[in-house]
Amino acid sequence: MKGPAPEHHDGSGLRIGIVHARWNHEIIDPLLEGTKAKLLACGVKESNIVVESVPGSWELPTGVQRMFAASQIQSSTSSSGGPSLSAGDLLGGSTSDLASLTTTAAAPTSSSSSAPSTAAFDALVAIGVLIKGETMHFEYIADSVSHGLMRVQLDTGVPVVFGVLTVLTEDQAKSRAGVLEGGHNHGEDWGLAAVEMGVKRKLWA
Ligand code: DLZ
Repeated sequence: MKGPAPEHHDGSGLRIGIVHARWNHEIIDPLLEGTKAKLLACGVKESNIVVESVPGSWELPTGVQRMFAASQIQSSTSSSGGPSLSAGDLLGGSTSDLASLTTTAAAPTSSSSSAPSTAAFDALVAIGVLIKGETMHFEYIADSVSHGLMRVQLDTGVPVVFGVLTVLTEDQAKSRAGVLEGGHNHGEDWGLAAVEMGVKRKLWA
């Protein structure tokens, strides 16, 4: 059997960010659903799953980095009683002019089970589907995106799950999104990886 030996982790105390590309959206959609389904199955509260999108896989490292930055600001402003920012504020805004970003209603700071967490993200998932074409485009993007995502996770210390399919054909992508018979939805594995790494990051802190 392929994949890691299973471990079970409780995701109920975690906040998870997902950034997905919109290229190949008919394959992205089931991958996103698979990821979210496993997060929920592991106990992550729906209110603690934040989803944002970027145009293509090339934009994933920036999207993930900015989502992380948004959660840092939100975490520090809400603990100091200030306004909170959503990840979308930052994905749609400018890092050089944070003060001018639209503020959202301050999220509750209570740790009760129904309240959304205002903590920084415990793990992030980057989802994209790169399908090889006839030029070198695929190689450049796949290489840069994987290095970019690794850099974000090492620079921030927040696990970034590599949810990027790099495939030769559309059917290979569909199979890995679980939409072809006999396939398996890799998004489920990414959800499990996010919970495991989020839990272990807290343990290793
Ligand atoms: C341009 C492009 C191409 C040809 N193929 C893909 C792909 O298979 N998967 C994907 O996620 N994105 C693709 N893109 C878009 C680039 O990732 C990027 O969004 C654009 O080059 C704009 O920077």
